[in-house]
Amino acid sequence: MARAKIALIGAGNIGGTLAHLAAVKELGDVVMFDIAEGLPQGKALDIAESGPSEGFDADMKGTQDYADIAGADVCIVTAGVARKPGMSRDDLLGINLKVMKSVGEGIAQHAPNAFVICITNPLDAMVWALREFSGLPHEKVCGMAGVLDSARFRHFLAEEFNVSMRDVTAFVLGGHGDTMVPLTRYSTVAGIPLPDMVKMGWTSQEKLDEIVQRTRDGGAEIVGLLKTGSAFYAPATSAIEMAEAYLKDQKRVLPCAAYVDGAYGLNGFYVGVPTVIGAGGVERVVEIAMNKDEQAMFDNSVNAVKGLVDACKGIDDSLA
Ligand code: A3D
Repeated sequence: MARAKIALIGAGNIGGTLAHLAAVKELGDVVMFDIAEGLPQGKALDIAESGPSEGFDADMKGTQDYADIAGADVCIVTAGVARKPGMSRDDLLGINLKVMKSVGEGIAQHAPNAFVICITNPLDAMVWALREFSGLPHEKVCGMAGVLDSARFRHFLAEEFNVSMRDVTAFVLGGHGDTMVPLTRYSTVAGIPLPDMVKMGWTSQEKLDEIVQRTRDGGAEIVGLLKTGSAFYAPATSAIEMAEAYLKDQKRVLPCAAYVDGAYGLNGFYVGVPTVIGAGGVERVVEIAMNKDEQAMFDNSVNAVKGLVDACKGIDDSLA
């Protein structure tokens, strides 16, 4: 059987890490597209030269020509600008919206059957705009944020409880931003909900609240340390987990920015929700029951995303 083809639009920090992970995990051949001349070609060659030691045979190609992504099974989009210290994700909106337009048109023309995972920020608005510009089916276009936010939450929880990260599950809903909603009731240690872990004396409510806040600020913490850009190892790993779920029809239950039409009282709106990802793309949105406080936090997050989508419509007439 022919190898799968993975197109990476944007070959910066996340794009390069995605290419390396896709090669090492032998998910398929990789084409990296970037407007910066030489950058995707250099990274592709460098990664290809790690093949003999690593033991993979994937083709690695860098390009400035959208025609080279033809027939891609998966497109992962990181093209655009990342945050610097002092910037919020929303500050990136104007620049990255223009980038989404060219990327959406490139994908529509050359890889209309691909499963598209957007990572470019501000995530929930950019994935919506990318879907609009590309015209691809909604279930084939989603955004990576929830897997990363949950992974951060799981990491902090595992540290707090001194248990394996593998045994910690976490549940994060809403937009990827300061209003994201980590749900402690649905997050567990080997099936034990976090509120029970507090009752069992493994942690205090104050400590749990601190961890929730640290999760919300997880991106900013890394921006503050790096000073020259934003996180890229864990964001890349998270998107690869989603791509693998699609390519291998794993039916993974993963949170992502998905098109929600009917569930959660939403009518045709992209926001972070739990989904099932398999060969059909986002095959199902998982709707959970929320209590009053959780619903209020979710509504707040949805409203923040709505504001960004409206801002996009104000910038580009074709979206209005
Ligand atoms: P960076 O290393 O700057 O790479 C971005 C790449 O995009 C650069 O190589 C640019 O040359 C390229 N680019 C710019 N315009 C275009 C264009 N029109 N077509 C093709 N390529 C273009 O950034 P990064 O890889 O660190 O981050 C990429 C994006 O992901 C940023 O918007 C970040 O804010 C975002 N990000 C999202 C998350 C989420 O969890 C959602 C996490 C971390 C970063």
